Amino acid sequence: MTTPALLPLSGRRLPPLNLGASSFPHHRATLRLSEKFILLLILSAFITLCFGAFFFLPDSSKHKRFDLGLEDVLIPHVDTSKGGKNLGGFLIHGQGHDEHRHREEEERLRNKIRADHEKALEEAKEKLKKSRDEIQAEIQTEKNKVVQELKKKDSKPLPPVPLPNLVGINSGEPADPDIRERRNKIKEMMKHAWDNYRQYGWGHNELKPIARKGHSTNIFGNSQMGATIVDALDTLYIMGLHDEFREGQEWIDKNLDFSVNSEVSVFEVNIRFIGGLLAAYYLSGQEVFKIKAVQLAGKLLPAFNTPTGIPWAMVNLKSGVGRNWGWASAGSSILAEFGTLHMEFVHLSYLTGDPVYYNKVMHIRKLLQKMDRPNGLYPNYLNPRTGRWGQHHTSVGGLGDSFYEYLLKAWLMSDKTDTEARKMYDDAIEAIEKHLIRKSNGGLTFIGEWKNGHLERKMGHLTCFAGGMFALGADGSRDDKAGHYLQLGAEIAHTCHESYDRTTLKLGPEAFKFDGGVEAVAVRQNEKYYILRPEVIETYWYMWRFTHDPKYRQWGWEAAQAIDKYCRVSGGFSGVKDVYSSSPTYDDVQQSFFLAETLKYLYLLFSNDDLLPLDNWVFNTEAHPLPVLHLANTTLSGNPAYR
Ligand code: DMJ
Repeated sequence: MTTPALLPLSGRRLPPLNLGASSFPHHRATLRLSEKFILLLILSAFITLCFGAFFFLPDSSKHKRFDLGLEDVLIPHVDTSKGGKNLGGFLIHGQGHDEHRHREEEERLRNKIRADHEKALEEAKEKLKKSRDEIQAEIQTEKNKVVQELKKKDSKPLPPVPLPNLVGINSGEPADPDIRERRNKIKEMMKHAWDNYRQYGWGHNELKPIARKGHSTNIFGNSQMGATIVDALDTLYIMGLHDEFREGQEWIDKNLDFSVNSEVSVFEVNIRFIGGLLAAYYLSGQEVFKIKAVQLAGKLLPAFNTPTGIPWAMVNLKSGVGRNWGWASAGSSILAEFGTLHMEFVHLSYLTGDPVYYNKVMHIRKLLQKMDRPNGLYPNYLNPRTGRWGQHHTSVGGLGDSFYEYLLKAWLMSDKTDTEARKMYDDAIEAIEKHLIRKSNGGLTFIGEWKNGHLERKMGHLTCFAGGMFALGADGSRDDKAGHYLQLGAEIAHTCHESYDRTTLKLGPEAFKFDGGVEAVAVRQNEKYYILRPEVIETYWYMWRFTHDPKYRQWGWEAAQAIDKYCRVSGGFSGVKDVYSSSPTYDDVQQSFFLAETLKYLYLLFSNDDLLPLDNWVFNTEAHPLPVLHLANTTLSGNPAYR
């Protein structure tokens, strides 16, 4: 039996909505919503059909349906035609004299069902009258609503905390006109790097200054997370480039999204993104940076779900699945990666009142404290499943470097109350000095690498940061060896300057040797590149702050000029492949750390010391300044007084 009312339903077909993965490739949650909507539509049509069909069936058929057991629930039914035989509970009490009342009741219910059915039918017809675009618009509205709800949930206000002492975040203008001019030149270089990124790479992680397009590496996953924007913010701020800072802030506010199916490096995201966002928050006071930092940190936490609590090197921001680099010794995590989270995580606990971050990094520290160390040295590899060291390779450069840096800085950042960190730092550098630091035949102090019981007489550009670290840690060192460590810092600075000075471009190679008559020079072709790294300039700046010896400003200026001469191209700044060649080729990458670190340290080198004074600020390993927290570190684990 057909009814006119049903015709539009069965006779009209919806155009295909194409709501599959190709429409919304990155929004599986949205897809489910859309599917739910369509299912709902089909369901309402189906119910309508059923009700419609039911009411146009002959009475006997309907009664048969109720006899299937539904009568107990729906209608106290009496069928006198069957000789008053009781079929259900209601029939037991159903007597002939109630027949009239039952008929009325049945009629009333039937009318109600019919009215409901017609209403549902009308609604379904209305929906079906809509065009594909209208339906999609409705889906979009529904989607937006959900996104807004989620955002509201994500950005729920964080508890107020007493702000640390934020002194010296502006100016630092030097009185000397020559120094001022140099400082302005650095600011101009920053503008050149930023403007080109703004024009050709905006939103991408980094810039290819020659191809003039975006660039990324696997450390940032496969998403456009604007690494350069986040990394550059605080440099823009201290240089007084406020329009550029605001542009960056706006992009972050509107576009920086961490719910992406992307596998990122926990370490890199921590030092560049969380460090960058926290520094931008402290400098500018803009809440958005704090909120984003906390959201992102939440996405990194699943990386700690390992049998030992030593985090994986990489984590998928969406699924939370972690893993380690394929090249790392026997599935190990890397010392410089899991050991370079402390500063940022302590600040996260401070700002949120949630001890989870603090507990994660303290757990790592406790675990390391318990482990035996060959010759007192920390190997670079640690297996997060077994808790055992991997290959015995120790380095103050790549794979090890910032672990030592963060021990010292944990102590400084805690207003020197975290004495446990200071002790670990002192122990570590004593072992390093004993086993890794040597003087070359030509009198250059260098830091080699320990590989399975053998000292490799090679030093990396990355290792050059250690000059600054020794100087920074001199005050407060064991047995009052402050003079000794400042001297050691000066010697490392000198060696690293030599590694620059002995090249054609006056820029330092990636690694240089002290072997077989070779001193501070790269030997292998694949170690001759310079990729805009900051470590040597970083050490010049610390040495300048602690000694005010003008040679450090002079060395920094030499490096700035060389960068401007050989790395500057019309589309930004690029690394070079061979610092010993007079006609070098470019690598065509403007690294985000060039804006975060290299240019910031140069700018600070030509600024007065009252810009970001070291008594109040501690720079993370990506040169993002974080304020000293004037409270005992133990109060961070959930003391409500600090929430
Ligand atoms: C930066 O990302 C950080 O300084 C890190 O600690 C190691 N090196 C790069 C820049 O060279």
